[in-house]
Amino acid sequence: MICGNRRISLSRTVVMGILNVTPDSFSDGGRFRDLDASLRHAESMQAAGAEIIDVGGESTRPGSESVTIAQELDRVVPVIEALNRDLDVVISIDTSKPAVMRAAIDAGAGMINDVNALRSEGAIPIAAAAGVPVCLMHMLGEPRTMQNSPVYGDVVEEVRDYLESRAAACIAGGVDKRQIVIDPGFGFGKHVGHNLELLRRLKELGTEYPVMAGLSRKSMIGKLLGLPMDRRVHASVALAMIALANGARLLRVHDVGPTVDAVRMYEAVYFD
Ligand code: 9MG
Repeated sequence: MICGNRRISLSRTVVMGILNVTPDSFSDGGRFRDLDASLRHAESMQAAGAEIIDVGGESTRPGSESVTIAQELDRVVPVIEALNRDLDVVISIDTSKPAVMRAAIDAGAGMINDVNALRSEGAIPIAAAAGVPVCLMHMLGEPRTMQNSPVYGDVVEEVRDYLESRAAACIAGGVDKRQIVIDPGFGFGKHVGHNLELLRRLKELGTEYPVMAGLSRKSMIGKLLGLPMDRRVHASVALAMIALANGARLLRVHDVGPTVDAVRMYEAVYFD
């Protein structure tokens, strides 16, 4: 994939490290402290093997409220500028707002990760003009209400059909097919049973587009094991390995080091 002036090969598993820059992701401190903390965290994820850093300024957790464009810009742009200046890593912008996509790309982002699959008006032309890779994720509903009562006939078929139709809309709008990644959106309008079924049948999403899986610390782990957020590392790595075995090429994770160790072992067995 061509990510602005950087490139990523998908011949090996790509790990994307999560960098949340929402106020609740910092313990305390003002803007400088936040920026400094973000940079250090990104640096440590890159050193641990992350090839992409996904910067997000709006929480997409179930029940979360939306933020304004100005708030989101204020959070992500200085961080992207600093990462672009100080690190040699692909920066992804996690947003659904076209204005934020545009500003993030101008600041140095080389990829768009959109949980809304570029459905917002104006998003596709921005992605097409920028020529950066786009990750199109499936979500049923919107973050505030998505976990209320998700209902599917066949969850895998519905997710696949949705992602195929979003990819087709992007291509029709000028996005290069080779720059499209798809993601089933674990936990986004899905109960635990839906998530398990999607993971078990991940290969049915097809081979036309590389698949990203985001299972890290998700609430399904909390529900199945009764573990709080900070004790979900082992289960997250296990789920990431199942995703890999079932065809995922990119993994979006919080705990980069443990995931990269597991990926290397997997690849030593199957690819080296
Ligand atoms: C932003 N975000 C939160 N969870 C995610 C997931 O599972 N996939 C992608 N692509 N983005 C996510």
